[in-house]
Amino acid sequence: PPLVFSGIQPTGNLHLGNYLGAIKKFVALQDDHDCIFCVVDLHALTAQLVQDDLVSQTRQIAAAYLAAGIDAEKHIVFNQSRVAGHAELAWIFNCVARIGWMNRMTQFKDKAGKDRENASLGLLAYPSLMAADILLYRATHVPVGDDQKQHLELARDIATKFNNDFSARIAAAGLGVPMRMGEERVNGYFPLTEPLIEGPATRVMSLKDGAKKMSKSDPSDLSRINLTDDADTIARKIRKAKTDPLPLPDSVEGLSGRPEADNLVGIYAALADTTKAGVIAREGGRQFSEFKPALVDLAVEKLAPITDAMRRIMADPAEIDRVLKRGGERANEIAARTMGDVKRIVGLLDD
Ligand code: AQP
Repeated sequence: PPLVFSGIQPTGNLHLGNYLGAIKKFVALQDDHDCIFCVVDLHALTAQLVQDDLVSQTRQIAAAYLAAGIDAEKHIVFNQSRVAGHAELAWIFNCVARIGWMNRMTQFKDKAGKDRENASLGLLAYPSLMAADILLYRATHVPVGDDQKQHLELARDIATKFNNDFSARIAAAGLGVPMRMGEERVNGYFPLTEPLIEGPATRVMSLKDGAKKMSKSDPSDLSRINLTDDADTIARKIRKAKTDPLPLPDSVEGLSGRPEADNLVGIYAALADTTKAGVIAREGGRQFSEFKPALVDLAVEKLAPITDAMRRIMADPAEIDRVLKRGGERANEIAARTMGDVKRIVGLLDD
């Protein structure tokens, strides 16, 4: 059966890109799927080991999930480090994946910068832990932003190599599940997970530079809309957003080569649950001086209830912790079964 898994790192400054690229999709998927939504706190250590406020950042992501409308009774919401299976399976996957695969990851290259020798080993192995996050639950679908596409391909490569290398053991243990691998139907243990990257805002760009993605770590706060921003701040940031001097085009094709216009139209479309073409049909030909106030109104209308709910939820940290603990217990039931199977397949002595 389909199972959705996704996660967000508790690294501060949760922004509109995280909301439109990930959280909003989680909310839409939860009606028809079993879902597991994780706060991936172990990942937060890969870029910076000593964190000021990891506990409250972790609670903040959980609060955003709940404030956006994720039902933590029906689905599983927890923080990664509570379930030991993530780190255990990541170790096995470190031995499945090849160094060359990791070296090719664009996120590693971007985040390690020029001094690659000095990046943490965890930053290099990040995609292996991410594959473990997903495959620990044998999740079939992962809603993410476009920047995570390469990591999901790597998760498929890891699953494929594991299934192939251990195919005889998987079959002998009776743990094979029929699945499609390319053209063939084979028995494997781990599914080849599908990324869910759709819609008009899979890559929300910086408000200051249409060539850079909106990011938590951008030093300029004006580059992003934070989920904690109030209405005045949202209005100021959108008013100051970089644009070109032309009016909006009359067709979506006219957005190509105009990254800032394309970005604002994409944001509008995602917030309004429509397409870029739908926005252009209504707003095409308008000047930014007219379009930006309409975008401000829409963004405030959609984000203010979430910001308010986040604030209310954050006021009761004990309740957030209760949700995460209970979610961790439920996640661990699934994870422990997978780790039992994996130990049998790999040949690790266990009870
Ligand atoms: N700009 C974006 N547009 C659409 N989706 C985005 N996501 C991130 N940025 C955008 C999606 O949000 C989810 C959580 O991201 P993450 O916290 O796990 O890691 P990230 O991709 O490294 O996020 P940031 O915000 O950009 O942080 P930094 O500054 O550290 O690089 C993922 O589904 C991601 O695709």
